[in-house]
Amino acid sequence: MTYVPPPLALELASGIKVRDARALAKTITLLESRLSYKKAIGLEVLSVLKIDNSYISRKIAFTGPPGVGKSTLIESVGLSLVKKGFTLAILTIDPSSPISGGSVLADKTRMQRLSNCEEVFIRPSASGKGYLGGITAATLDIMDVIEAAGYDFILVETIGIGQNEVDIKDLVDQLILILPPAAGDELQGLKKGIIEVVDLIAVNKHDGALKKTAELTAMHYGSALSVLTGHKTPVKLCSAKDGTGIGEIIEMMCSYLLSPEERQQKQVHLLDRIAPQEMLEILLQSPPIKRLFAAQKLAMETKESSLKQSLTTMTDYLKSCLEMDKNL
Ligand SMILES: Nc1nc2c(ncn2[C@@H]2O[C@H](COP(=O)(O)OP(=O)(O)OP(=O)(O)O)[C@@H](O)[C@H]2O)c(=O)[nH]1
Ligand SMILES: [Mg+2]
Repeated sequence: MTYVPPPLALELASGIKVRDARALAKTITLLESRLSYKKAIGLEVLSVLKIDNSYISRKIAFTGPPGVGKSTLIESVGLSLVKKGFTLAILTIDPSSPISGGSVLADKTRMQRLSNCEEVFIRPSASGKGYLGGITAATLDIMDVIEAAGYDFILVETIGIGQNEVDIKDLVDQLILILPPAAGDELQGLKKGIIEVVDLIAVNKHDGALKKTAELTAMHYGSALSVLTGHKTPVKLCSAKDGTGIGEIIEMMCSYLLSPEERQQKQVHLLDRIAPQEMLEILLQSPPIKRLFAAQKLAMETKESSLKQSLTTMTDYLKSCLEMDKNL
């Protein structure tokens, strides 16, 4: 008997194929859901879509410290892309804890002009569980579903907190680091690891009273970069506010397309990063592990067990489970 997906999944999939924003938003909500039956419908939509998806979106992430102008820059770049006839989706990945919230909620209002464009889909927050740069298996599904909708560009906004750029890099084709004009010779936020993964550094706010400082900053980064890494990461000046330098950024975004092999390599890296956290999540949700964890905590609190003993009990239990499985 051939498998027939549920009607809701089919309906959402056909909506997505014609880029119906409501169908897309609903599917993303399902994919983000912690309720397994809802998530399952989201995954059904994805599998229906994947059967004949041949779209390849250009995926570009904009990262940088809070308030540097990521949303403003995305709006400026986005409006130019729309003018050129491209369709785009904008996604925010918030690496901060879901509890602290982060400032991303205001982004839809900061991209007011873009959110009025029909060709643009904006998803203010596709935040994960709050670790590893906010990327989870659900983020990958969401990117896939947006790609299947056939958007030319997927622009991702994420706050740079150091380590997460390394993960974001593998989620997208290009990573743009936005930095503010900074006084003096500080290389704040420019850790070697980040420089090695970014494709472009844009020093924003190259306007008004900050113009000179921005130029000095860009010059400084330019020379420091070649000394530090030997990498030829381009450093550009721009103003998201008045549009200076935006054309060059767009040119670079349009001229760059990863080969299927490069995309595949990034997928392998993502497996490395995401598989451990997903497996750990499953493990920690399993009832026997939860019970054992709680019992060992209690044993320690009542001084019946030491830290070392509790750790050994728990790891021995896990090993014995795996051992049992091996013998099946
Ligand atoms: N002068 C100047 N101000 C800018 C520029 N780009 C952004 N701003 C201002 O900087 C502030 C922060 O801009 P956002 O675009 O919200 O910055 P963000 O990086 O998205 O901020 P978060 O999402 O909170 O991390 C706003 O007041 C903007 O108007 C620019 O090119 N020049
Ligand atoms: Mg923002």
